[in-house]
Amino acid sequence: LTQDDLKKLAADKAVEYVKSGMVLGLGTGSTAAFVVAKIGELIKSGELTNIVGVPTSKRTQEQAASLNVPLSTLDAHPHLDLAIDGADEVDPDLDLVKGRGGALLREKMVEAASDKFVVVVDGLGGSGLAMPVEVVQFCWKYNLVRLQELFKEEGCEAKLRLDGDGKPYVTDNMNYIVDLYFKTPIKDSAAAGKEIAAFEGVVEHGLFLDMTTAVIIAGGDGVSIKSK
Ligand code: DER
Repeated sequence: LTQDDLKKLAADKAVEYVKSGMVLGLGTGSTAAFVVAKIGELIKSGELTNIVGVPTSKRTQEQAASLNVPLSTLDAHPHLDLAIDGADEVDPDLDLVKGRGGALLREKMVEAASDKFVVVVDGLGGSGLAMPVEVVQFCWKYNLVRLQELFKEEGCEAKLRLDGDGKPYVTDNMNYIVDLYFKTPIKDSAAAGKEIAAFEGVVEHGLFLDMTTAVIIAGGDGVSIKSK
């Protein structure tokens, strides 16, 4: 099985949680794209009805719209039944690192507003050695240096994320992303999350703590589900 086959397997399993009438958070990334595709398929065939999707990025919004998935926003639907998304890393407590796809801010807003949050992955990752932080463009270097200093003990190297043309990567919210690379994993994620968030000009970080309902993992020997 290819990586894409595994992602699709996990995505199909996650979509079993979706019931007609639900307000759904639609994640971003290569795995979430399979979830959105499957939901589109089930809406088209009439197996799912009255679905409202709240996309977590412009990319997902475009994909869902192209599949005729009815869309809304957190403004109109501040309470969601279920959100499904991929993750870059999952730890044994089902805490996540997300944001390598660049959509962490909208993902966290939408997924935190959801009763259930199901995560789909094709392996657990879990090195704890990299984490994205979304920062405002204004004096981004000032925050990059502050972040690197904050995690000096972990041997942190902070780098501004660049796009394919070597220009700073700009998020849907017109911010930049600083990727933190650690030599040793962060010891206390909850404390780290609070310290990062307290920096003026930091918009959001990629630690998604205490949010996950279940993780669906597709691997060589099939699909398994972990929940708390
Ligand atoms: O950036 C993100 O938050 C993505 O959801 C990421 O966590 C998973 O992306 P992938 O499905 O392409 O691995």
